[in-house]
Amino acid sequence: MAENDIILRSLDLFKEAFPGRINQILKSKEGGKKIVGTLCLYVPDELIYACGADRVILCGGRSAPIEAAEEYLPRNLCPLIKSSFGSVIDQKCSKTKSCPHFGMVDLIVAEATCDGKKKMYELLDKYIPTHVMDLPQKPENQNALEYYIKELESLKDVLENLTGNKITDTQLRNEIKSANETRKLLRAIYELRKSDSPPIRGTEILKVVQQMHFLSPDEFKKNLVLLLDELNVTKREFSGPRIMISGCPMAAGNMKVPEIIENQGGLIVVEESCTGTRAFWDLVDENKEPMRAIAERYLKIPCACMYPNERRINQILQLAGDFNVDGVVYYTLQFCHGYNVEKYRVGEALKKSGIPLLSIESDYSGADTEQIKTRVDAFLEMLE
Ligand code: BJ8
Repeated sequence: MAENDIILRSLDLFKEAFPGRINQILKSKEGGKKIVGTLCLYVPDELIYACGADRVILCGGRSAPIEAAEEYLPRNLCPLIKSSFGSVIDQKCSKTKSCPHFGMVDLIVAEATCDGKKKMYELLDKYIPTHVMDLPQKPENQNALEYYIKELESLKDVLENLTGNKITDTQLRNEIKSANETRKLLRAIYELRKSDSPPIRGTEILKVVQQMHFLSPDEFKKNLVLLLDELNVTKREFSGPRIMISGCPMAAGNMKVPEIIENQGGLIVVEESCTGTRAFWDLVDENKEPMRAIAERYLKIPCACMYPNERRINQILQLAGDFNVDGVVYYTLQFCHGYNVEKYRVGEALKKSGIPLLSIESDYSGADTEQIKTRVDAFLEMLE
């Protein structure tokens, strides 16, 4: 067996986890546990777990639910929004049942990020009760942090009403500690990707990160420990032009662009994405008052809905240097104006550092696969 064909058991554990997790959610729901659905990184998991609820991510990465969604939503809308909404109404219509967890959710905790999502949430509330948390979109503003803390306090009330449990500082501190452990494990795995011949492909790690907000924290952490152990002892070495993917999230089911990059010979060494570093890069300060510490950490997430967003540009440059990338594939979902417009500034900053950028805007269909392949081929050839 070639070294790179060595199968990592831990990766299979992530792949095989879906049915077990669905059963676990079902059982805990029967036992009276409340299930909270989320669609964005700005909603702190720590609060949800501290009140004794469970959490599942509802971001849609599959194309199948989009047709149902387009009966309500415009066609020219981000596929992630349509897929998420379609998965909820599909459950209610009992059409596919391919994502049964959408139908098990008691409350959606949504967030005021992009316009498309906000308007979709108004419709979503008719299917599943939806609490929309406001966000200060100028995070450097003097009052932004205090405002966000107030929104988190309101969320705390909503969650306590849902579950009938009080959220104590001790529980919050425990959840912060646990979430930080997960973040540190992911960072340790990403450290290995900095080497000249990383032991894991981007398409492999992406499938792991896609599970981060779906699996229970304990199961996710346990599998990460195994993965890190295996990566440390197994002699796998990958090579190829070193690529960073930067831009929109790649929710579970959406693997088109990363698969093309790696099938055509590139090696993704880092993802500046909500299905990548944005999900775990910063820790919550365990020495501060917990609500403030949570607010400080989450407000730092550099989503393109924020203004101004120097933080994201600086982070991209930092990651490009740390992971020694040869080129950046800037990935935008169709009709995602925030990431699409921000591309110009990212491109300018990378140009100054001598790092080429390939921009790909796509949806969840396979219609543009051949065209993307041709463009990726040309880009990789230029990097070699
Ligand atoms: S923190 S990236 S998870 S909002 S839905 S913005 S792709 S048009 S998902 Fe997001 Fe939170 Fe930001 Fe991350 Fe664009 Fe589509 Fe909007 Fe999207």
